[in-house]
Amino acid sequence: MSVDNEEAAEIINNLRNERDTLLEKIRSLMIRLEHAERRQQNSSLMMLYDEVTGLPNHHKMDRDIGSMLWDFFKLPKPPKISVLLIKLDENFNHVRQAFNPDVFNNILSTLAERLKLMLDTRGLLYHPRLDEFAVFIFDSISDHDLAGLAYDIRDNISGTIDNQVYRVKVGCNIGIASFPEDGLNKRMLLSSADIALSYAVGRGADVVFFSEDMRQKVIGNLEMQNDLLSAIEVKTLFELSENFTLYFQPIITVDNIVEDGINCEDFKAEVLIRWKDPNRGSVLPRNLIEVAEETGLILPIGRWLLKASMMKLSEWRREYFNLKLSINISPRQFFNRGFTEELRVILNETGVRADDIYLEITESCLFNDQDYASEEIKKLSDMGFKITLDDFGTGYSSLGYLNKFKTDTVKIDKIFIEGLSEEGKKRELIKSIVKIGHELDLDVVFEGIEELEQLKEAYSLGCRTFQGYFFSRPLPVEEFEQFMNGCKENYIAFPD
Ligand code: G
Ligand code: G
Ligand code: MN
Repeated sequence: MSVDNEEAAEIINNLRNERDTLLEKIRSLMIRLEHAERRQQNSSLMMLYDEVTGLPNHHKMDRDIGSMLWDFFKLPKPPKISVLLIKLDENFNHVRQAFNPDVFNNILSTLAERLKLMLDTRGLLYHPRLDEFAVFIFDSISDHDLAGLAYDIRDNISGTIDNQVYRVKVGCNIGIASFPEDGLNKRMLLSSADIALSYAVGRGADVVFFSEDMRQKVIGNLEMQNDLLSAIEVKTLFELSENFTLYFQPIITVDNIVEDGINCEDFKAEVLIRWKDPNRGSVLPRNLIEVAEETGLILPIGRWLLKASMMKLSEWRREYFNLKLSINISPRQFFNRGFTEELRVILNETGVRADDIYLEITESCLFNDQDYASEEIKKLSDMGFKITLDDFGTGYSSLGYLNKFKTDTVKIDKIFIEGLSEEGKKRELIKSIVKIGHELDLDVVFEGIEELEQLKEAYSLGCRTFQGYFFSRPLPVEEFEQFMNGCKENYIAFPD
């Protein structure tokens, strides 16, 4: 095939054009690649720093600290390195929820700036989570100085933030752990600091140092959770009785105190649960309830407890016709939507009258959702149940609660009775509590009466209803029956 010159020129020209287009494409691809690469570099750089505060974030902290500790660990005598985990309090969340992002970021930056300024070169500052900062201290300072530093940090953070438009105050809790003592690597060290921080938050403490028993408690709670799960899984209510028992502690309303004993007006008993664990023996309810509450197991346990208590009361009805029961209700039970219905069914099944049952609810329980709580209390009262506000004086203790929640009884925590005879102030407090009780038409129960002296003193201040070791410890069924049988004619003789 012959090709003339003109045709050849055209083909070459086309090829050139194609080549140029291709080159152009390659060039633009290269540029795009380069851009992408730079973008990626930028973003991986950004991924190491918090956008708002500019502080290194948890990725950076992971990298830095992991390798650093590894290097130190290899030294014959590793230096002490301490970490302070700082968690901003609930008010910081409120600020985030209430203000627009600009204002919120501004507040966050202010807090970060304060930390940068005060720490300067004393430690490495990170911002691992939105509401958390971490400070690493490398110069082996004593725990005493660490505590000093932690309190300085707290003071700096919690200073009022004043921006003309708004004024806010954000608090914090701080957990402290040190390498190598509390953790030999990054993971253990940070987990120790985190455990200390949880303790601080849980107990409302500003600064907490890690100790090994805290980790044991966490592990212990998980183990208990495991055992508890097997104790109640797919168990019928009847089978639950094999694992749990009821104890009863008398609550006595005193008519008058005579030379050798007390004439009583009224008898109630607080129901207290005990867990017969094959490995642990009898487990203290405080631990049991804590784990059961965290896992939700409190719901079946609570249901069993209500039913078992009321069955017992209906058995006792003939013998002790004016006995009433006071039953602790945990927050999760109380806020469970089926709670009132559950109670209705149990009343029907056991034939117990609702007004023989006091439901004990703690103030901290009501705090979570006050409107729901207030309606629920009204519903329960309408059904006939009596409501007791438990542990009054240990939490928020707002008199507003007594007004807002229509309770029948308030139980005053034992801290008011402890040291009563020595402290004049406590006497005045108790007198006012009694007076408020009268005015609000509330029965007031005083907890923690351990000695006759306390009873007499409290009685002289106007208290009439008591619970405490002086009358009796919590008792298993047969012993409680003996106690009640010993109170015939409503008279309790003083112990010799
Ligand atoms: O039984 P003890 O005396 O150790 O009780 C400790 C605490 O455990 C009590 O203050 C009470 O709040 C809680 N508790 C005991 N029994 C029960 C129960 O049956 N249900 C709930 N929710 N709490 C209980
Ligand atoms: O907090 P709650 O009201 O549920 O109180 C019950 C708890 O108080 C139980 O742990 C019970 O054993 C405990 N308790 C009862 N009476 C006394 C007492 O006189 N002294 C002390 N220290 N604790 C008591
Ligand atoms: Mn109680």
